[in-house]
Amino acid sequence: MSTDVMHIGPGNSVAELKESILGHFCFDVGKSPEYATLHDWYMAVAYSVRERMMEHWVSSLERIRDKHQKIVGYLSAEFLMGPHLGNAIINLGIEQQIKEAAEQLNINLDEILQQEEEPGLGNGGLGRLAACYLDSLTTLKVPAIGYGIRYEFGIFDQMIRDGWQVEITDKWLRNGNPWEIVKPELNYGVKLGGKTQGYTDEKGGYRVKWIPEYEIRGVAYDTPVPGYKNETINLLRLWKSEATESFDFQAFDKGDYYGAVHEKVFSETISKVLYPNDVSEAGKKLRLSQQYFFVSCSLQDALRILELRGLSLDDLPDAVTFQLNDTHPSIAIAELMRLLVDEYMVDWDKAWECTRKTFAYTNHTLLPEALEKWSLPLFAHILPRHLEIIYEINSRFLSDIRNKYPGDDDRIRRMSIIDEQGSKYVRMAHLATIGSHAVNGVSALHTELLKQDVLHDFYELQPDAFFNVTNGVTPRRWIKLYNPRLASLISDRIGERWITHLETDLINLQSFADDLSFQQAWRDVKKQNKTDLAHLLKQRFGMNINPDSLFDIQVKRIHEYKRQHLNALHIIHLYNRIKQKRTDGITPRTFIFGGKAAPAYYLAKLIIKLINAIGETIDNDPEVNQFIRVVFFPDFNVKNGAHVYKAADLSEQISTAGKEASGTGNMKFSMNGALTIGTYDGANIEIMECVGEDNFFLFGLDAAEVKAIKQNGYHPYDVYNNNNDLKEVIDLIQSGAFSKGDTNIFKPLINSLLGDDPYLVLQDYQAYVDCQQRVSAAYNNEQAWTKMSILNVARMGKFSSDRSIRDYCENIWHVTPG
Ligand code: OAK
Repeated sequence: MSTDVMHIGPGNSVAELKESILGHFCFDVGKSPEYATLHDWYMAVAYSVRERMMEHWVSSLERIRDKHQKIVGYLSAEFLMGPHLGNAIINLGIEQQIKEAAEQLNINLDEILQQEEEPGLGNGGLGRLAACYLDSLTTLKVPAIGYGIRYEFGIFDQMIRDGWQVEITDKWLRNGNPWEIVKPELNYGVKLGGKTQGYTDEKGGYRVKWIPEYEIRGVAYDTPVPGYKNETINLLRLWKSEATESFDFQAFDKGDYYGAVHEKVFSETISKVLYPNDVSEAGKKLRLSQQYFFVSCSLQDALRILELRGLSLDDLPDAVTFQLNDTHPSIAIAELMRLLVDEYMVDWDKAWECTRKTFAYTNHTLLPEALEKWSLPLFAHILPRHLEIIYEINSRFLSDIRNKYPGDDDRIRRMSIIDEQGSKYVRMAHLATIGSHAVNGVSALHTELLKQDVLHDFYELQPDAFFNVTNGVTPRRWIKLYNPRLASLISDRIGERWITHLETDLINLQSFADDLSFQQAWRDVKKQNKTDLAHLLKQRFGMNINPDSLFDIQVKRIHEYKRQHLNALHIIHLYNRIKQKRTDGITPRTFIFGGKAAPAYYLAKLIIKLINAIGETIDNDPEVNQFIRVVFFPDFNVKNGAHVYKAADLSEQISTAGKEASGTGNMKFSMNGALTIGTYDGANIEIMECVGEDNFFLFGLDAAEVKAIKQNGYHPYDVYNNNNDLKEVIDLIQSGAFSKGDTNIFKPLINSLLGDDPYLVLQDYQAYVDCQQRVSAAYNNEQAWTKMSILNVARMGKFSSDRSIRDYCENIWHVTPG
């Protein structure tokens, strides 16, 4: 049967693609091309491309059934996939044919691609990393399933009104989603609430059963994830919540129509909306329910697949490995224990061994406010049985600790899963660590800090369980798809193998770094990319920017630790110099910002307002805007990122040292030829080690210095008072110069900086301004700058997500790529 299926695949010639697109037009869109909208064409092209993935899907599913293959289950509350169509086209290797087919059909492929609404099922770094990893897993032929939530509303769309962020609901499904395939038969019940009850089983053993308050249902929606030209497809399996019964018939019989649908409404709420917080946590009931919902469906699904493969529970750790993308899915540890102990009647020790071997945990942040903890009463209310299981895990774990460190009560308090200082909480990072066989950080520095600081006691207990896996990004999307000019220039010189062998092949570009004609071609690419971005900003927002100026770009979530306001202070410093006619050494620059602020994060929103206020003031001042411009690119997301990274000359990676776990934007910029101005933080350090110190603009305190300054008492007001230049900058904001005389509006931000400045913006200010001066000087030497840019790209091979996935395979999952 399966061989037959493999032969029915559609062909990829221009004629076949054309016919297929027209066929889908007729049979799926259901219109005559005469009345077609661009979106109709998009749907027809998407269906044609999806069809070409389906034949590989079926054969790839066979691999998932192969009992000798270990499957990676990547559990993540977020998958920020970006638009599918362009990516699928390049991964299937049919760009040329599709382009020609589109031309012959008189449609413009770029316009068609623009029609796709991006599935914004993530906030930022962590969600996008999951998407890059699925691309690499599939390209490396590792059988994998990404498990998550099919949010009906993803991350909000951002608009800027009067300089302020306004959030608009992301109705990404409103025009349909041609990429997903619903599997109604794959659905699982998920219990919530209620109580537990002890009972005696037939053998006289004590057992517990959970009597839930209600049950909802999760239905699988599958999206194919294509590997790069390797006829392999993996699955992104997202769960949508539904009611077990659409109506409560008893209530309906009594004429209570609204009461009857109430349960349905509640059940559907679970997968309704993505929490729009980046690193900070809300601690809401719905959020915990979401986490448990998708984890429970995913584990039940994995156990079904195990059975399908003819394997037993004993085989679980060899058949599947679950990677926890931060702690959001970490309730899976207690859930697997519950399934094994309560439902499959496995004894505790055996179940625990199996669980620990099956899970591994990646930590993505050290920020204390982002370390998830759930209040005990809330937890008990939603997951009463899991709380009991966690107590049991904790008591056994702590008794081992007591044996190992007799009398060390403080250590017990520190390591317990339950935080008992004041109100009680369940610490999810502790559960994830104790329940996993491997724990990893996402850059060398971050892993070191995890070991020294946040998880120090656990590291001391089990040093061999700690690993570093430095993040990476996929060169397919981030270079080949989104920077086609650069991709073909690179391929012209070193061939195409770099697309799948970035680590070994990209370095071959190095030998062209001094080649003047190559340098010219390199500059031409950058200039065209900058011109494209300038046109787009003009066309969409009426902004005026000059492609001959240095494009200095900071795009990422808005957060105090990422320090967009430090960037803003530097801009005001330049503004002051221009106004004072001290323009010597000022290189014309365009400062481009982009990023969303969590809706409830007031200071982040105020930073957006400040950036826009500076931009507007400069726009209206010809004396200044002949030198500098500031623009805020609204609604930064994967789709808009396509235009941004490739156009950058300078990448801003200026977080307070020790706060950015890794960063991945830093990699995307550098791979696309931007130089970095950055702190000694996250993966910046490794990027600098690879590209060379001479090709990187490093400034500011390192993590140890940050810690020391904070310990010794940091006084930002003194820094301000002792630096005239900084004082002028801050005073200018305070004077209302950027807010039409309003001296109140930016007070909360100024007060924070002068009061406690938690992220040491003022402390790093002078080093940053000085470093920016070095950037300007370097940019004026065109040849030297181009050489640095080429070397940056050539030496970025390490930061392919293929390398990261190989690291996971080798050190953590013990899987051999196919
Ligand atoms: C989000 C919510 C909770 C915890 C962490 C995050 C998150 O997005 N962290 C980010 O993960 C990225 C991928 O590892 C890193 O590159 C970023 O530095 C980190 O902030």
